[in-house]
Amino acid sequence: MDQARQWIADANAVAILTGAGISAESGVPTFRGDGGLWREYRAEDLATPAAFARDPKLVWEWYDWRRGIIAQAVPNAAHRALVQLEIRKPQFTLITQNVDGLHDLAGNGKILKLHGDIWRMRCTECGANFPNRRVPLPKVPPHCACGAMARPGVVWFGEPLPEGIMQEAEHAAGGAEVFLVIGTSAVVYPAASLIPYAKQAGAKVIEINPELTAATSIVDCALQGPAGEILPQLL
Ligand code: BV8
Ligand code: ZN
Repeated sequence: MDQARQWIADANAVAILTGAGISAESGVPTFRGDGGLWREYRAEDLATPAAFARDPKLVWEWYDWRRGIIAQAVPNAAHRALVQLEIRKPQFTLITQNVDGLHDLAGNGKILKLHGDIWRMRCTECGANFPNRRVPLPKVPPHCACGAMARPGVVWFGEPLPEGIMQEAEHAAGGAEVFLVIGTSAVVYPAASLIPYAKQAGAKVIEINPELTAATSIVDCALQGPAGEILPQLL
């Protein structure tokens, strides 16, 4: 812990990769944890274009349920610690896989949302992309002003990430002296590729997670515990 604290204190350029685990202490179920199941479905089975094409109402019921939970969630000590870190560091980029918007709510400025935003919708026909915070949704599935059905503004499995966002993320990870990996099982790509990318570019990689993950074997320092407890101690 002291080594990690020293690396962070000495760094000017810091990049962060967060996953669902950073929002766990805010009461948001993770993807692969035991709380991640909804009815009898797995996230991977619903967060796909095929599932939406087959049963848009079911997929929207799942997102409506998640939006309802996230609407009650407040940023936790880990989210707040990252806001402090951004204030202290001349170069800071927060790269998140999360779609819950809790980093925005906490007050971070430079956020790269790799997988989109649960509070935005896209039209399946006219290309409109708009915010919608209605909880619960008055009508499922919701529709665009043009009359066509809307889809959640997130990236599903099998879909490409927003144009250019991985280049920006790689630029941040490649220039970081310290790369913090917080609350991710590191199994989803291309997000997880940022971890070896940062390491090969010379960053000190610090992982914060109560469990071992697919990345633990390559990080420089693995701090095992909840982010809400560990992160504040690192600053
Ligand atoms: C792409 C948005 C190419 C939706 C998400 C086979 C078939 C098809 C595709 C693939 C395949 N093999 C590989 C792929 C690629 C696929 C992929 O990686 N699949 C994985 C499952 C193997 N990736 C994609 O499909 C990506 N697109 O590759 O496109 C392409 C290119 C050009 C043209 C066409 C196509 C898109 C991936 C994005 C999917 N969307 N989310 C939504 O949210 O509804 S991913 C989803 O998983 C979430 O974003 C989530 O954040 C993310 C990763 O999960 P984690 O964040 O790590 O969360 P998880 O639950 O797994 O782990 C939580 C961790 O927290 C645990 O480690 C736990 O210990 C820890 N924790 C718990 N409590 C705490 C804690 N840590 C700290 N403190 C605590 N208190
Ligand atoms: Zn439309």
